[in-house]
Amino acid sequence: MKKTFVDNFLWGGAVAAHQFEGAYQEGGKGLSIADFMTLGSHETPRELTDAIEADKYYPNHLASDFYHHYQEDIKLMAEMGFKAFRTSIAWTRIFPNGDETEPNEAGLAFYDRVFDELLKNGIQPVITLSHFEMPINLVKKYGGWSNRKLIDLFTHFAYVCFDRYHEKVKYWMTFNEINNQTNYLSDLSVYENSGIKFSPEISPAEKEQLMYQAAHYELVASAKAVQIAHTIDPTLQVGCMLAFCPIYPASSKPEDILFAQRAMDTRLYFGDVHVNGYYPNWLKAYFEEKGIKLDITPEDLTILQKGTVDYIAFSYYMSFMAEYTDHDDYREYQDLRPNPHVKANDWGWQIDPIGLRYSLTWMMNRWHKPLFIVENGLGAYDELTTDHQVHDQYRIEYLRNHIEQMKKAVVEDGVDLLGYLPWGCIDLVSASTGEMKKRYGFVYVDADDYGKGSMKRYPKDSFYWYQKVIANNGSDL
Ligand code: BGP
Repeated sequence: MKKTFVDNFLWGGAVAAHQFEGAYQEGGKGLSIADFMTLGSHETPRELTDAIEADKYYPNHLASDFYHHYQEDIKLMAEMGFKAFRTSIAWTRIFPNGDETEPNEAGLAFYDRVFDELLKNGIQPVITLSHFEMPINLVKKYGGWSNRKLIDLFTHFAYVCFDRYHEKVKYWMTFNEINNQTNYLSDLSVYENSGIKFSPEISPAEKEQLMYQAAHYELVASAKAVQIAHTIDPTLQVGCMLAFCPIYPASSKPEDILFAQRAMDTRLYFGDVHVNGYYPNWLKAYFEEKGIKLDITPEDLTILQKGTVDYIAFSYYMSFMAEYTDHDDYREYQDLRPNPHVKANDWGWQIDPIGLRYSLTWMMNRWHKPLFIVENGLGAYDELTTDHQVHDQYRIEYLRNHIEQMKKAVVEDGVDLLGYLPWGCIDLVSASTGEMKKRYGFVYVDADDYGKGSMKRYPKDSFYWYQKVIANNGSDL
């Protein structure tokens, strides 16, 4: 058995274009969903406006201004010893409206510059094609992923990216946290994932029907993208990307156990389809029972079968607990409870390092594919001292505890793990709240929730700690 991680283990960090790049109207970029989302907070959800209103603040417009700081940022990543860096390609930089035939050369050239800079520094880019930012035109004109037309538009975008960058990028992901939209009671989750804005009159049953339909089109688009990538270059590795939150039963009561199991199945069926190439039986039975009728063609089923993924990427932040009450539907899991055995961060996200080991082995046993942790980390308030330091011992502790469990999964459980890319390695805008003060980074970015500040970068204490971890390949944490 291995004593530690493989030599080419991909240590690094992760971000997403719309939360990090800023420059939302430069280089011919079009407007995306994220450009219409106002600042929120833990208590107040972000508003999804139809037009950019002068008296509102839109944090993604400026974000961390990576667009103008990429050389400096990549230098900092190299200093930490990064082997890989995950970001996304903003769809709107390549196709500003999403439905053009010809791509925007200035957008393509920007990512060439970023990828070249990374490779020059010995860092391989790991790329998500769609991370919560479809062109707003596709939302307005086609109703986002509720429309089958999106399959062709997305796969054209995917084709252009694979074709252009296949010599620079080996690891790809199709849709970020594709399974987040199963939380169809959260309008934000569904909007971010599929560009569907629910009308106020819509019933929960209609929401559910719409969610499953949009998810089906996305799954077909993803499978098609996998096939396209392999045709262009058979060495490309294309994965799915799931939000993985284990759901524990609240007790050993059989009802709780069945409830928790079904809640996890419902949230993770996306992985089954991505990996197996077909819908699981329980879901087909559920569709029938609920009268959910989807537009699924025989050709779709062949595409799903032929476009199974090469690996499974996932985010891990927290776990949940499910308790069955007799008015619950076994598949209705929206009302998950906090687990009294674990603590939470300031935004209520439960901190559960053992849950990471559980997740890794759960996925290994179910899907038998290489796994890739492409998000993990602690959102916390940081304080910049007058001499520009951040003493973030709490972050070091969080990451150390999670890496320890990840190591056990690799060394003791035999999990095939490609790498570890903690989230928001350089501070960025929070996806759920739009805040800047919910920080994850090893590097502090001097900007507040309104983008005010010098945008200067300052390494935190965790920067030097992570640098050592990477240098000794995780043998000394
Ligand atoms: C994931 C998203 C990321 C990221 C992260 C942290 O769900 O893929 O985009 O933002 O969560 O969430 P937040 O930014 O809300 O703290």
